[in-house]
Amino acid sequence: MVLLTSPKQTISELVLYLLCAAGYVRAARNAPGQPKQAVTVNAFEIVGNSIGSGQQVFLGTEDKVYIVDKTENNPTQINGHPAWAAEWSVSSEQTRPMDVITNTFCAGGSVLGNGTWLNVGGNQAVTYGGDAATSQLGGAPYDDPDGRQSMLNPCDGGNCDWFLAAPMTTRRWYPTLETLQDGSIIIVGGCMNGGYVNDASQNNPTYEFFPSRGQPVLSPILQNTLPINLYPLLWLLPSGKLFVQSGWKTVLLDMDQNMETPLQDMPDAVRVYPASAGSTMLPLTPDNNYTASIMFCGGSNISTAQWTQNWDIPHWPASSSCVQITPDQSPNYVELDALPNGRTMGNLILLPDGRVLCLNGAKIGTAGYGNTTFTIGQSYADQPQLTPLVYDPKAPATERWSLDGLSSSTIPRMYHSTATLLPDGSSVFVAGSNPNSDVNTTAPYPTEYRIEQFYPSYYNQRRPEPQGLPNQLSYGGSYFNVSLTLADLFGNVDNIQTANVIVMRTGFSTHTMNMGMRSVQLQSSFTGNSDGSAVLHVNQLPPNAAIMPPGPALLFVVVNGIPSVGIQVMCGSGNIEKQTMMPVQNLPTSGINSQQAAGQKQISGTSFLVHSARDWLVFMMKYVGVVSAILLF
Ligand SMILES: *[C@@H]1O[C@H](CO)[C@@H](O)[C@H](O)[C@H]1NC(C)=O
Ligand SMILES: *[C@@H]1O[C@H](CO)[C@@H](O)[C@H](O)[C@H]1NC(C)=O
Ligand SMILES: *[C@@H]1O[C@H](CO)[C@@H](O)[C@H](O)[C@H]1NC(C)=O
Ligand SMILES: *[C@@H]1O[C@H](CO)[C@@H](O)[C@H](O)[C@H]1NC(C)=O
Ligand SMILES: *[C@@H]1O[C@H](CO)[C@@H](O)[C@H](O)[C@H]1NC(C)=O
Ligand SMILES: *[C@@H]1O[C@H](CO)[C@@H](O)[C@H](O)[C@H]1NC(C)=O
Ligand SMILES: [Cu+2]
Repeated sequence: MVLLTSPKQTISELVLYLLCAAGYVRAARNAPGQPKQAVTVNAFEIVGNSIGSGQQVFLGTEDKVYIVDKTENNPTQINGHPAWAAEWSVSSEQTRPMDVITNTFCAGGSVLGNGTWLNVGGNQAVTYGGDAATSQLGGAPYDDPDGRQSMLNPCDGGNCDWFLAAPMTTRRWYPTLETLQDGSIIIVGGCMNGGYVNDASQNNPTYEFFPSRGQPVLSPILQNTLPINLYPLLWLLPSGKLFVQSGWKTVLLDMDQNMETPLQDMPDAVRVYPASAGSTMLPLTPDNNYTASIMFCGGSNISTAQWTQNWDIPHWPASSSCVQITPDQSPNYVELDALPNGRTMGNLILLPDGRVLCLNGAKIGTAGYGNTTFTIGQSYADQPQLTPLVYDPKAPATERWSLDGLSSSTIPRMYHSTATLLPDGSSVFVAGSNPNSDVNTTAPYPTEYRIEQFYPSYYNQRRPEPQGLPNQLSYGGSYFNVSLTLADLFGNVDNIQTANVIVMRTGFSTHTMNMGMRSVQLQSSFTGNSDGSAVLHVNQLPPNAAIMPPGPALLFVVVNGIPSVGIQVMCGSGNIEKQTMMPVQNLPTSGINSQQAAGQKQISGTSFLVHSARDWLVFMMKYVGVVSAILLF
């Protein structure tokens, strides 16, 4: 309960409380509007400057994308040193420099259940060229003290900045993060000092939690997959187990028992960094009973021994293999339609319409950079993949990948490039590429600052403007109604039958991963009205926080495959705590009220009257509430 400060406040709060309890003051929000129009769809557009190269990016609010770079000699200065972080506005396309304080080079990130973002496990303090600085406490030239741990509360006022979090137990360069059922974060793996691949002298084969639950816990899979165990691929599964993929191995980790159960070895190719396949959990839906399948595409079939040998890795063809596993049901991988050609560092981005966009990457080589005779400049990859692809999991096998009508980018996006979905109309933000040890604008693959937006096929369509969307979702509990007009249904009430409501975490994008990205379709039924409008009856999140962990997410209403503009909602309580699970309500039976039946018309006429009488009452009660609140103050 709120802290009460005066009797007046007590009474006005009581009035408001009664109104809320009676359901008359609802936390529903304005309908989302339309995206900016008249773009060229299925194509990229350059939309700004990232200030720091976009090595790590994430969407923090409906309007703000956060960019995090490593410590390097970017031209824009902040607090007396180059800016290694920035905030980009979706609406204004302007960028604001930020101060990330420590060296975030190859860090990991995720969002806590209370909406604060965590960035951990970067590099030590460095000087020019990424070489170790003499002092780890800051100082010239970069003043980037070793700390490797920052937090950010995203904001829309242009006035937030990074601040330091409590340190981890141990150093972790290239760790992976995943948000858990209580809104805390698990931090897995990494190495002490960095490098192209890991080695026994600096391995950190453990995991720990934020907020801390004490000493790190040993992980056999991370011990057994050297040297390719950096940035292990992780997903919290609906069973509550953590799926962990590292090297050629896969396990299910029971985080309560500290026990790993092996699943099948990864077929065809290494998927983790630096082979860097694209990977994503596919949408969790009522149709698949919220069962998780995880898909991997591309990577490299370099053998374990070859990673540490001095040979021409940058010209080794990338893999085109795509596989999928449904780990809560089967320990085995199954082959999916292969990519049309090999790709390393191709991001897989979930779209709200259920498709998966693949973009960025290269045809040959791997992630990473160095100074060998084989590198292209310093890049370990060449032949950039400029063409995006779309995967439709619902299409028949052999026809799932499509290049149809998709235009290429003009900007190579290889090592240290990123991508994230935006709410604006479900375009995709693309940034980065910097296979260089420090800023180099003349290298064959330079330090890239240009931001692009990719506009999927639906971008120019009129968007549904659903009314009655919530600000917060609980796990189980009362359903809510979302109204759609005939125009929102593209002139045909029958389109309500396939409309659905999608909740998405866009995740933290770095190194071809979007840590925490997932998509959950809410259970819904519908009532079509005789005037052609309709109502979706939408259940809250399934009562299992391992399906959609607590924290901020985007909500989209998709009609006829066209997503509404996304709005940000808070999943769960907004606190880092065990979430309350409530029973799932039975939804009203779906149906469309026919326009033909004369009797029907009368019924809807009556219900209209009843409806307006109730609305009038609601209005009066609100009015009384507001007036009494004013009088009391
Ligand atoms: C979220 O929780 C973290 C860890 O306890 C805390 O440092 C941070 O300030 C919290 N954020 C908000 C917005 O309360
Ligand atoms: C590559 O060479 C540059 C310039 O000599 C040096 O600063 C940098 O540390 C080297 N980078 C790597 C990854 O070896
Ligand atoms: C759906 O999943 C739940 C929870 O895992 C399980 O209890 C139920 O039997 C499943 N239903 C079907 C139809 O598979
Ligand atoms: C790697 O993949 C290529 C095809 O891209 C294949 O020819 C080769 O045999 C594979 N090598 C290994 C070691 O699996
Ligand atoms: C940039 O890269 C090119 C090509 O590798 C190299 O010759 C040049 O010295 C680099 N410039 C800087 C400033 O490191
Ligand atoms: C949702 O709509 C149904 C009928 O269309 C109505 O019976 C129900 O009371 C509404 N529920 C809420 C929470 O508004
Ligand atoms: Cu990196």
